[in-house]
Parts: sequence; C-alpha cells; structure tokens
Amino acid sequence: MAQILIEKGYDVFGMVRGQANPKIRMIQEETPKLELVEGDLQDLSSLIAAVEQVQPDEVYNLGAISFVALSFRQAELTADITGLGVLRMLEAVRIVGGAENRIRFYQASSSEMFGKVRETPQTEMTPFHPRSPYGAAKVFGHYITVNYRESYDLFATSGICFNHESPRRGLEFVTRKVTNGVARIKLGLQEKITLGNLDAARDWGFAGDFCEAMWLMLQQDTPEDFVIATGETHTIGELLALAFAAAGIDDWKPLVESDPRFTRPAEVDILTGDASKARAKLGWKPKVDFPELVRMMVASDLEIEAGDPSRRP
Ligand code: GDR
Repeated sequence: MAQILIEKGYDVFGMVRGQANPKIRMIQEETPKLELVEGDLQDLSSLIAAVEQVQPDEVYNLGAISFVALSFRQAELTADITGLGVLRMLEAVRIVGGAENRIRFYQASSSEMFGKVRETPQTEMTPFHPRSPYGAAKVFGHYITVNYRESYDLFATSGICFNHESPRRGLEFVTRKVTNGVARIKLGLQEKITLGNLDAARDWGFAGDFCEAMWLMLQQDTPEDFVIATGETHTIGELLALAFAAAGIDDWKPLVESDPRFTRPAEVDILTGDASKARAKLGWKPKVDFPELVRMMVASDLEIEAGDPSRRP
C-alpha cells in the first residue's frame, strides 16, 4: 500500500508499534521514502498523537492480528487489536479531523466475515457468519466503520477484501508457505511441505491490485463499502500444482503431507467473491491472475532462498 501511494506522489507515514519492532529495518529497506510514526492500536492516546502529528488526508487501517489460526489461541488479544483497534482509530480520525471531518478512512474488512457462507458468490449484501475470533473481530470492525459513517458523517469506507497475496506475504499463510516450501525443495533445503486442511478453497488475488482498489474507494464522492475479489476460486491442490510446476517439479504429491497441527477448530471451506459493484463504480478489476501470482511468488522465493542465507525469511 505504501509503495503504491508513494508512486502516486503521496507523503506516506507508516505506523509502527513497540520500541524495538524487528520489521522496521525491512520496511525501511523496501520503502525508503516511507516515514514512520509511533502508535499502537491498543492505545487510543497514541493514535490521537500519531494522527495529530501527521495530519493525514487519508488513513488506511490495515493493522490487525491477521493470522486466523493465531486468533483461536489469542482470541481476546485479537478482539482487542483487530476489533476494538478499528474503533480507536476511528475515534482518532474523528477527534483530529474536526467538525468538517477532514480525514478519509479506509477499513480493511475481510472475506473471513462470510465464514460459513450463506450464499455463493458473496456480495456486499451477503449475511456474515464468521468462523474464528479473527472473523468475529473483523465483523465488529466492519460495523463500527459503517456506524461512524452513519452517526458522524465521516468519510469512512470498508473494503471486504478476499485473500490477497504477494512475495511479501508472511510465511505462515498458505500461499507463501507453499511457494517458499517449493523453492526450498527445489534447492535441496527442505524435503516436504506440511499443511493442514488440503480441501480448502479460496478466491486468491494479487495484493498490489487490491491496494489500488482501496485507494480508489477513498477517491469517490461518497463513502461506500465494496467487495474486492477476483471472482475465481482455486483449491489448495491447484495452488500446489501451479507452484511445483513453476519450479519444474512434476511428481509433487509425495512431497506434501497433512498434519492436524495445522487444522483449525472451525474452518472456512470455500470463498468466492462477487466484485461487480467495484467493477461498476470504481472501474476496478484485477490485473494479475492466479497462475501469474503463483509464478511471481515462486520466482521470488527461488531468488531469496538461493541468495545470501542471512536474508532468508
Ligand atoms: P486465510 O489465509 O485464513 O484465508 O486468511 P491462510 O492462508 O492462513 O489460509 C487459507 C486456507 O488454507 C488452509 N490451510 C493452511 N493455512 C495455513 N496458513 N497454513 C497451512 O499449513 C494450511 N494448510 C491448509 C487454511 O485452513 C485456510 O482454509 C487470510 C488472511 O490474510 C486474513 O487476514 C484475511 O482477512 C483473509 O485471508 C481474507
């Protein structure tokens, strides 16, 4: 997101928490023009101070505990950061934005809110049925954003984003776990990939395309919520086949195993988004398709894993 906004000519401030955040060095290397500001989604006064310091035109709240599996083990923390964190950020935007509501706000809502899906494909009107503490916290974040828009006339919008991936994806998420595992197998650094539920299916898109949609949402005349998705669903089997093919490995089935350690107490089996509204009103459509996304991630992981070991994730 920062990269895209910098390319558009914005001065971008990224909020970081903690006094020795290990990601700061990586962030500064990847986006040297990004300025950093201190703040913590658990601490309203720090958010007010950050927003006061920066005086932004737009705030993108992409901050969360975002790993669904972790949210089962740290449910209260997830509710606090992923859920209440949105309320605190909205408060900071409302207080600092003054009577004329100078600051536009984007909330990263999630397809995990649909969970045990009530209809397929999922639209802005599909009822929510979250299947994890993460999904439940995102539902709160979504509705509190809608509520601040309706109560205080804030330019507050919520993008219901389906899975969006890139070479920067954390290793704990299934796409990167697969592409990094494939690269390591190819280079003889690892023998197998151990996953959880192999039957899950997702609507996976490229994060760069999705960030463009987030920006477009804040450039409209009126604040509205949008589903952001590719409309295509793929299985983990397809992800594996494409990733191994990208590394030139044919006989991959013996290289993948499933371990209950990685399964979740409740699962979201299949998601498919309908982004017709975003297409019609924002003129948005994804540019990178699923095979291209997987090839991009495998190529990046091959380069990283073949390079300096101290730079490996
Ligand atoms: P998800 O992403 O939960 O959809 O949330 P993730 O990549 O973690 O899981 C996708 C599906 O793959 C199954 N799976 C595994 N997942 C992981 N992480 N590791 C495994 O070993 C594994 N094996 C199978 C999962 O069970 C699941 O069904 C992501 C996050 O980015 C959220 O923050 C975001 O809101 C949603 O996407 C949209």
